[in-house]
Amino acid sequence: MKQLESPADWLEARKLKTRGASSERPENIFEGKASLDRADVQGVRVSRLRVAPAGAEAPPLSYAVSDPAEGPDPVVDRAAGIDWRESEKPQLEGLPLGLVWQQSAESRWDFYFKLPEGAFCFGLGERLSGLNLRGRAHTLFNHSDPVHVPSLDPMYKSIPLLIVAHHGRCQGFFLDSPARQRWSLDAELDGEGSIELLSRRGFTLYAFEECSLPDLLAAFTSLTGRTKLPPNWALGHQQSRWSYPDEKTVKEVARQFRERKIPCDTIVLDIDYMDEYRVFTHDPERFPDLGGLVADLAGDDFNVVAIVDPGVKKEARFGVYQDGMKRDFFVKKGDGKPFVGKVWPGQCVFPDFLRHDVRVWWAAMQGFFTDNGIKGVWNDMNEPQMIGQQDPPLPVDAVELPDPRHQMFVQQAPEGEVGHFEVRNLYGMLMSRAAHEGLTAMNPDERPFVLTRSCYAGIQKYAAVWLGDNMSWWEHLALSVPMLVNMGLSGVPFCGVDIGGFGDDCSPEMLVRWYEVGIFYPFFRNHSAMKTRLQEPFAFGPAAEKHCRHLIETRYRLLPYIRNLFWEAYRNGAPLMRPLFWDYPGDENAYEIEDQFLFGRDILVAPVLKRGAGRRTVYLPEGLWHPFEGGAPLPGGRLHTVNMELGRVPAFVRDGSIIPYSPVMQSTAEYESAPITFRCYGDRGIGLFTEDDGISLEYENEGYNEWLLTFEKGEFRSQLVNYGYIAPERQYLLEHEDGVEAVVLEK
Ligand code: MIG
Repeated sequence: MKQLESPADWLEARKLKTRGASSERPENIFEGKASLDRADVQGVRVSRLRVAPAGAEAPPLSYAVSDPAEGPDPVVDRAAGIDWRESEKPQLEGLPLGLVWQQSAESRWDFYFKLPEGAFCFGLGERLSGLNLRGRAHTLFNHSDPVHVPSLDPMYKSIPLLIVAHHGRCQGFFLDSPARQRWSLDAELDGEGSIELLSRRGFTLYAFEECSLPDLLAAFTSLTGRTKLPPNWALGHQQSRWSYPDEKTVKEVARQFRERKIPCDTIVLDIDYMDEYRVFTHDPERFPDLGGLVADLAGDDFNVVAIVDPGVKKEARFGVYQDGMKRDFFVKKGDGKPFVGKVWPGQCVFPDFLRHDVRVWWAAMQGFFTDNGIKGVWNDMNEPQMIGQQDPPLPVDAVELPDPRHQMFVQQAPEGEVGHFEVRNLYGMLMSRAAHEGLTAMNPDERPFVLTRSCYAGIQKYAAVWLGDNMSWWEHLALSVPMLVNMGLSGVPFCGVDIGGFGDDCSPEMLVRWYEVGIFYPFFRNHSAMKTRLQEPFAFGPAAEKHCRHLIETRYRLLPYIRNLFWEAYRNGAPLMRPLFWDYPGDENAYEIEDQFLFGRDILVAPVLKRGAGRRTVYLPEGLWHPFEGGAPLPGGRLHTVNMELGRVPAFVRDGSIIPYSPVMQSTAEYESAPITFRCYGDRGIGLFTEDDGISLEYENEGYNEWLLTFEKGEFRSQLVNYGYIAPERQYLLEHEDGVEAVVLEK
């Protein structure tokens, strides 16, 4: 049989031009300063390349590699705490994957590296893509497009961390620059990788040398920060809609949840609670008593999350506008006049979140929410997106930047004035940082919850993310898995997509299938757009409602396990949703699987992602796996065809694990004193259990309890790892193959 041609031969034979061949590289005009040093970061060798263009003293300050605890601004260099050693090689060689770089124009830098045959590419934040990013180019320039079709390239979020996995080991690059980047990952099928960075300001690049995937994430999040523990309520079910139009509807939706016994912790208020979309206001007619509404809902154990956009209505009599103008806090055009763009309120001005004083001002404004008892803030439209503007504001095929004065607007970096495109990818993140710092300042004893659409590397310190306007399409249900796994591999564990899909009409079957996987999204929210079919779990009749109830109840039963996973993320940057090769790097089959994922170490999720399907093939890695809903364990290391009835939890539990479960709860308010059942899968097992108050920051000062649990030869042991929290009385039970018994945890 004739061998298939290699892609490179195929291109060659057709004389097709390829981009990035070395002979076509532009000339290197670099005359600035570059330095390379190396350090051991959490056991990973990291090279740090700092490059400043001619005329600049240093590369720009970072907003990703910083420690907010060490002072607000200018950003403290987190990497400074690491023992960086100047490299002996002045010629800056020896970077992973043969990376070389150059300056090709005043505002353009190019990087070239090799992608070995068979290597996989992951990370880069939010990509509308399958798991492996190889084989196309990816533009990192924060952008909102409500229709996520396959040709869409720039998305809402940009996280310039690329992980290259080869033969079970990983290497990676973090190009710390919030300017436009275009990563071409073997797009020409010639084994070449390249990055085009459009910036006049230089950059810092971190290169991670060969290590394991968990170690790489630990090192990356050691540089860019880690997720704090969310409040328990934010891990519960959140119900949203654009929009619940008035107080009465909100109360009625909440009442339905309780009456129908469908667990829920949060009702989300989209833009219509505002007074004609003015930020930090509420509509006097439809939401006359916002604080009263929130208090009412709190009486029924509901929290409220409210949306806020960055655009401030340009209106002489509007206080926020007046005050911001007086203080000169809004961005300006190159000619010094205020920049005005259209958003929901009409003509708007935009705070310059690069400035510390502006963030403090915006942080203080979160008092509007906390005064009304609102615990969570949802930041939308913060790419920033405007209506009727050239979109994206810099065409994707641009290869140089316009003059800073022609980059939509200028902003004030600590180092001086800068064109917006140079720092665009920071806008949403710094808005969320202000929200996070504001909530923390206002409620110092409570864990803040912020949700954002747009962000940059390091967002995990400030906010959870959702992936924006998906559709009620089966394709988008399927894409949610690889997209969220790549978010996790970009350092952002607290993520989710709109369950049921945002745009278009959901169907009963789709909603149930979506909840089957959605209960494993770290951020667990049902949301839908106006004019689409209502999408609450009870909106599709009794059969779908029954399934949704069972699935959402399962989410609540998993709360102690989910909390364990957030502890892991807090300690070492591990995502909750993990690709199979996270734990099975030696298993070649594990790399191409993007319709299954590991939820922590012990649960493998294999959702049904197709309409009308009643079964699917599932690949189980080595070991023995117990179907989540019961039944004989299945052997790993092979494919199985498994029946997947609608409404059943599509997961498998690793033999040898102990999973902590809470009982079914209507909200997380019941959690603290709820009995906990440790379920051992198989005749021996190991697991963790942690306790903390679920709301305060005491866990940062040892205010938590932790046990290592084992069960072997019929004997249960709990080894105390930390004891620092006096928990309310609760019962502990052990469940194993022979039954259930009460157990006592060591103190
Ligand atoms: O242009 O606030 O992605 O979740 O419901 C729409 C209204 C603006 C976009 C968000 C979506 C939200 C909607 N917003």
